[in-house]
Amino acid sequence: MALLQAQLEAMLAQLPAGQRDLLAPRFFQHAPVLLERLRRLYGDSEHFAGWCQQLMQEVISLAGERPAALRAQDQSRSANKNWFGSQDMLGYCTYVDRFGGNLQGVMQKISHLQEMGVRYLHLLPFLRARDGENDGGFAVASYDEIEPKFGTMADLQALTEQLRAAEISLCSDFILNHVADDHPWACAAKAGDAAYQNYFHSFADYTQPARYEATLGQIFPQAAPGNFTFDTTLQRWIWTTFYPYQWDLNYSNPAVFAEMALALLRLANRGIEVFRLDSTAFLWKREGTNCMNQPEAHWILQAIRSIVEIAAPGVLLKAEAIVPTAQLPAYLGTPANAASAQINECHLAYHSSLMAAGWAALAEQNTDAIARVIQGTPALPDQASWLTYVRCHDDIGWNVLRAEMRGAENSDAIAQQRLAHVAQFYSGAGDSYARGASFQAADPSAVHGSVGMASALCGMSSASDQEEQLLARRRLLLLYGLALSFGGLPVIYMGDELAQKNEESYLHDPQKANDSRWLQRPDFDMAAFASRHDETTESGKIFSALLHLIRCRKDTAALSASAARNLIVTEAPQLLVFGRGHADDEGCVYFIGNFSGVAIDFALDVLHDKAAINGFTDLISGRVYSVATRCLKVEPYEQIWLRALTDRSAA
Ligand code: OTU
Repeated sequence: MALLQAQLEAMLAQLPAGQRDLLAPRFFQHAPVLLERLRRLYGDSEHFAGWCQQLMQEVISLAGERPAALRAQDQSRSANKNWFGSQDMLGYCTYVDRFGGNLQGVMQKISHLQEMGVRYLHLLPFLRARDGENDGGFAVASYDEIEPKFGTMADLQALTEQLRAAEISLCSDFILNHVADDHPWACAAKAGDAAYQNYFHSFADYTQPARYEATLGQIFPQAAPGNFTFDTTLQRWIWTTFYPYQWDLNYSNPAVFAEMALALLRLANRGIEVFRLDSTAFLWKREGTNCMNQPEAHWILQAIRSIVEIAAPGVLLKAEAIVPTAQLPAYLGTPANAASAQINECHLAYHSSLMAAGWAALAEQNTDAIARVIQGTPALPDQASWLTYVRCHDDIGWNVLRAEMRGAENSDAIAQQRLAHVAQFYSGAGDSYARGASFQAADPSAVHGSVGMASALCGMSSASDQEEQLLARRRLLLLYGLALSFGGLPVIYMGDELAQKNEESYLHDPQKANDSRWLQRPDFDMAAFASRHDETTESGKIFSALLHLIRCRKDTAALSASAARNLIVTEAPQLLVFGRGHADDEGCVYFIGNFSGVAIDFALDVLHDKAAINGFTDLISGRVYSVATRCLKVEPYEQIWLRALTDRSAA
């Protein structure tokens, strides 16, 4: 740092005085961590000092180019760094084309988002993608261009402005683990440019790949087996964790880090407020490991966080790391402890264990895995929170739950058996009500993932009478209720608010047919949308019930991300019970969910022990229970959000 101080001051001096005064304190606060992480990653390179100086120069210029409206937003968010943890934050995730046709069409749908109270919109990949098959846009050909069929950069900027005016933050995928095989860097590599060849991991023969493969997993075992692809032009093996046309970037090359960090800042300056950092677990490779969650991957993310804090501090980073619960919290940094100061990494991370455990609990009518997930979910550092969800565009990956599914026997074989049963259940095996499919697994005993729209997985497509429809609806609402009350930023997946069904048409599209995740990527249903206020329709029933939950949450401070969470152990494995807020505080709320098809009695004494309680109100039904009530009957798949009435809240 000392070495660079004078150079940094000189760089800052180039900015206009007003900007310099704002930037300098941020810079001197975050540059030490940034430089330290960069030194850990790249300090061995003989060009390190010069490379670092150049990177800083570019970060400062991009900070200088940040539009005034975004700088103002940076300032206001700096005063309230936990803004995204509020109980009125709500997300929505959809595809540009499926939701609005193109970016301009998305603008026409802003009022739908506002009606639900949405404050964050994740539009799945919209940057220029590979020609032909492109994994739903996850094979990016240019980070500075919009996919032509969606519109132009001007459209994107106009959209971000309109969303900002509606207080909705736009979230974009930032696919940093790999680029498309027709990205200019890959093309240059194929053309023989050694500098660009070093942007990728490539091998002259299969000896080294074979050594790596010995400990690597598989993401798409059916459609894209293996982690390496032989490129016939280069006559070399390329590291391709995902599809063969997605070339993993080589982050041991500092040039790759700089390119990607600066690409992110350029997009931030276009008005993107949240970056979904795709496949973060895979950024660093190490022989003898599964090449996931390596310490260097975290240092890369911490360095990017520091860069964002300097140049675009209103921006949020969201980790997509589909990893076991034990490995997940690290993506949100580490709270301060006796040995070290707080480490900041991403602001948000998908809680995929919670999501998968909710589905497993429905299939098994047993909540023990969710309970274990909650026990394994530690308190988070300041300025970090979970992203909670029910479905997304990917499969429900079961492997993240291996630890939680070992049962009282603590057995691998039990976990395997239970997960295989859950996967079969969602593919509709036996008398299951679910109508999904297994993802990438021909062998029914193998465990990988499950696909399908939430409503189909909850039994709406198979329901043959009103009673079954009611149960299906309750299941869907139960999972959304968990996501809304757990503490975090809950995100609705497109069409779930209207109970949209599976989309089978992908089977006729040769570019999609081998990837069953398209089953849950339907066009937004305009007819269902039009009847969303008609409660005689299935869509109308779900829409109004979901909106009701959203409103209940919005009025309840104990459901904000930062309020405490306490698991409450009961004797009924069908029930999940946890408290939010402090038991002796006014406004403490208890979530009670029945994940089974039978009514279960819940003894309220468990909660009475926690504080001087005068009774309860169910926030959802409005029912009031006096102190004399000892027991509640929780109907099949019903949820209750009990607010404790204390002396203080009564007064
Ligand atoms: C991510 O996914 C994206 O969400 C997928 O849509 C992409 O196909 C993929 O990256 C490549 O860009 O494990 O942590 O099992 O859950 O591919 C990264 C399927 C991932 C996805 C998996 C995933």
